[in-house]
Amino acid sequence: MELTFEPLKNDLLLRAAWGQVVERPPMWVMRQANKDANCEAGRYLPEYHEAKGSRDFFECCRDPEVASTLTLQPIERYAGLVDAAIIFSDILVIPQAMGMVVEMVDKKGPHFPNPLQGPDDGQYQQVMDRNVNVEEELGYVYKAITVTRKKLAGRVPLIGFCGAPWTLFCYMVEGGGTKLFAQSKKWIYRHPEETKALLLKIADVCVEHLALQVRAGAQLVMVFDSWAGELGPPAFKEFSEPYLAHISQKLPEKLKSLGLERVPMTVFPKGAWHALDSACNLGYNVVGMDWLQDPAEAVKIRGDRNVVFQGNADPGVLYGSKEAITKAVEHMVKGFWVGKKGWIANLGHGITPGVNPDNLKHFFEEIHRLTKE
Ligand code: 1CP
Repeated sequence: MELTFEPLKNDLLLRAAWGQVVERPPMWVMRQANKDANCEAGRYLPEYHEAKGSRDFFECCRDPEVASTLTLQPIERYAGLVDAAIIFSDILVIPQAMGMVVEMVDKKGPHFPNPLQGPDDGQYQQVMDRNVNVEEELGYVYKAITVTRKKLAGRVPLIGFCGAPWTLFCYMVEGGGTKLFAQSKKWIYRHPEETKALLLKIADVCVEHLALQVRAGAQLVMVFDSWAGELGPPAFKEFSEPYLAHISQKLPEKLKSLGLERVPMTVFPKGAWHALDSACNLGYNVVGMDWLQDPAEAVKIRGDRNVVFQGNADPGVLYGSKEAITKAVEHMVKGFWVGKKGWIANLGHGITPGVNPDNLKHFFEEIHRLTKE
């Protein structure tokens, strides 16, 4: 059964993501920023703090009213400047659905009290044997998406997302953020087969979670491989790419079986600049990139393939002066905005803590100004 919502008044993101020629590049940014940015990351908007109140992070995700309010905040503050909303949720809802306990520790980030220790750990077998009822476990995400679509009333498209298998695997074995990735490396270099079995299991949950988000109203889906850059080229080919490709291949089939139309798909293999060429062949419409990639170089690598790029200004430029922000936008526009297609303007990652919301506004306004016909 397909839900119906108000028609889109602004479908720029979707047209651009399909590779069409558009009047200007669509733009949006993510509020999440990982690693050294602690939980303050989500709080660049004072209204976020207010709506969240004393609830913990996952409580907000599980309450469709609160989650939809939080999703809409950037759209309301930057009305007319942003062309997409991204559902307020987290990549770690998948490990939760797979039976793992995940807490969001204030000012620290995610914490798994019982990470997977090794293939002989009884928990690994439990996770592998569990028949995950994604619809039931993550029903709150789908409710939040449907409520958000209603509240958006066609203003901009809504993005659904999941974590990539490799990145989710890292969290499940490390137990949280890490700089060393010692556990992840131990798994892949000691237990490659058990690692791959788990990656495939995660990938199948990702397919189902994305499909159900689309059924609930998500209009584009994005796969975040935030820790892709921890793997060298051969390991990335072995432990990340096949599972990203599995998702892009299976999702359209899954949507078809649910009687749903395809939606554009984005992959964001953060830090894997060495793999940009093959990322363009992974079956995704859009490839997101961080700021280590030069826009013009990236466009050269893409060649004439029908792939759209998303990114990629250094989020840290928002700590800088207005002139520095303008310069960063000019560099992106010059490199990415060729032939009025092929680019979704964004930062190279989420907004970092302590950024002045006015600087973000300037970033958006400059993209508008510098790409005007
Ligand atoms: O209360 C708070 O301040 C919590 C901050 C916060 C927010 C706003 C976290 C904790 N997650 C989120 C929401 C979130 N997470 C979104 C919704 C979109 C938005 O609000 O703009 C998305 C898309 C994510 C995705 C996510 N979660 C990623 C992938 C993107 C990326 O940053 O690379 C990752 C790695 C996570 C895990 C996570 N959740 C939260 C933190 C602080 C972290 C990273 C911790 C770490 O490992 O360093």
